[in-house]
Amino acid sequence: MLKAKATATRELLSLDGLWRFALDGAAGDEPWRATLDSTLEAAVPASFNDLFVDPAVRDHVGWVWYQRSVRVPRGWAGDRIFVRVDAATHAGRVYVGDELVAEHAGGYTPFEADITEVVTAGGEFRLTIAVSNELTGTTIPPGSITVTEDGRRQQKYLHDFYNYGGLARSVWLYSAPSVRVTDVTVVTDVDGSTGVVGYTVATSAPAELRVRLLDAALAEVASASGTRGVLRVPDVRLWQPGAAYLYELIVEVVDGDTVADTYPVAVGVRTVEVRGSEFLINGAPFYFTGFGKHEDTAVRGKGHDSAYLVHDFQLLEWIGANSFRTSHYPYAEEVLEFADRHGVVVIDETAAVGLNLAVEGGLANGPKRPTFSPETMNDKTRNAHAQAIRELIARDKNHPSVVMWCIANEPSSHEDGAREYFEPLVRLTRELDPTRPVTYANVMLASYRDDRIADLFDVVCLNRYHGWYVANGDLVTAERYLEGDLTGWAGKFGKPIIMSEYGADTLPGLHSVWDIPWTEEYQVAFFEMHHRVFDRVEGVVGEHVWNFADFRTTNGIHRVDGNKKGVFTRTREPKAAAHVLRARWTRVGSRK
Ligand code: GCB
Repeated sequence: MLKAKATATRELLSLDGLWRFALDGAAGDEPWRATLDSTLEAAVPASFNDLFVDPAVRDHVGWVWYQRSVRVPRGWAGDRIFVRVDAATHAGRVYVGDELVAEHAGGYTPFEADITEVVTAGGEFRLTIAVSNELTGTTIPPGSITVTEDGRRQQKYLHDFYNYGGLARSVWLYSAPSVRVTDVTVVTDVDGSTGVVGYTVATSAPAELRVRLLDAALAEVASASGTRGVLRVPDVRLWQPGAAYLYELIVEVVDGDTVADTYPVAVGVRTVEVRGSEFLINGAPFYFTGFGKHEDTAVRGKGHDSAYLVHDFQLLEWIGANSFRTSHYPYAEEVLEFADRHGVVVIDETAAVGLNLAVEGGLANGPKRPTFSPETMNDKTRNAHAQAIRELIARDKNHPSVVMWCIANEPSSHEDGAREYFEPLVRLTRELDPTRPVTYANVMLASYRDDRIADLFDVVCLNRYHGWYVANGDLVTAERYLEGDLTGWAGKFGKPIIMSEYGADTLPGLHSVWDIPWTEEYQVAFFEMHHRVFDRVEGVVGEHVWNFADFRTTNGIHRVDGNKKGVFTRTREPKAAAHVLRARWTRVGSRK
């Protein structure tokens, strides 16, 4: 799905700002049919939960209503007019005036509606967006709703981050010609010093197409016509980790001498390959340093924020991180575009977190019921999961920064039914994108001895907590466990291994000369122990610390104002461990 962009043939209007806001039930039946009867106003983009000082809003489970009036620019007569919602977490319905124009399930991928027939250029209309934060057995991520004895609905979920809801990303109104580009797929390769850029274009109606590839100085380096083809770029400048270079593919619908539609796609020429136990970018072994992150800040919740975007990438650079994982959902498209421009490598993850009934909010609670069964994660869950994979790849397939798809976090991959559940999903991912490796983040409970799905994937990603959930406070034992664990995986599969999570909760300001969990010294010693082991085990190709920054979770006795495994606080101050990581990751030649 193409991002909404302003071009010579398309116009774009941001609908961000303040919207009227109401909880379902507080605004009467069918609230889209009139001005919302509420004095609340909500910021877009932002999760709604922390905006108001009202537990009824924060803890609301169900639909909420956003509304504003919109004037269609009068110059848009004759064009198609669309409303595009970058994210409605976890389901959205869009109404123009009295009419339902779009519905979507899945909280982290965009959707849009062609509203040309129900609006007029120059006219004003009432735009209402309903958003539901409900998670069920058939949503991705899954969850359930319980009702307390006094009748309050509560959302339960297995994942370890707060269930923020709302319009956390931008909403747009845009115009485009009726005969227009509707999709572009770019696949790059390298042939000696020549870059090879394959392209495929879809249009809303049969049309004549022209493509031109411009370099960063806007000089044309190749061109072609037709809906698919291959462009060759002599003396290509590659997109490299830490040294991004972007070309621009201008895709044009032409009608004689006129350009009827034009749409640009940033192109980074690079290759990705898994060979033996190596992960290669542009043919050279790549060692991942960085983090699992979250979209999470105070007040905004999961709301996209350009200031935090810039600052987080600054901190990544400062600390020497070359990569991150979009744990545990697709991030805003602006994040990936930024990574494209700044040469940061991304492992792009679906929102399939919590497919594991034995883990709740980061704690193992022992298997109560089978995870994969007709009553629990079933065919409907898998259908929703397949749709999440389709939408992720459709949205992100052209980003050079994205080098691998991660289709699930910590599924119960050692249980009966795991293989049957995952095999078709891995096949689907490879059909949709044969060019990128595929992985999942393995949970500690599914060891190399009893995991049933690792052979289906290209890279072994391990989330491990030796020294935290296991051997807490005993780093000597933890070191032995960790080494046995890693050598076991390396020996059995011979695939590249990325430590996709390792971390220790740490309260800044808490100190000790002993190995005391929660102190800054313990987090430092914990990382140093891990790094000694990584450097000893052949086949480890990356280390992603859990987590970049402290983040909000649901309440729990093991969570002190949220998850504190951040190397930075929630407001991005470094803990002592940040300096240790920086020393390792910025040391010349430190990467194995
Ligand atoms: C995990 C999860 C992550 C949690 C983390 C923790 O394994 O993947 O979402 O936040 O552990 O801190 O418990």
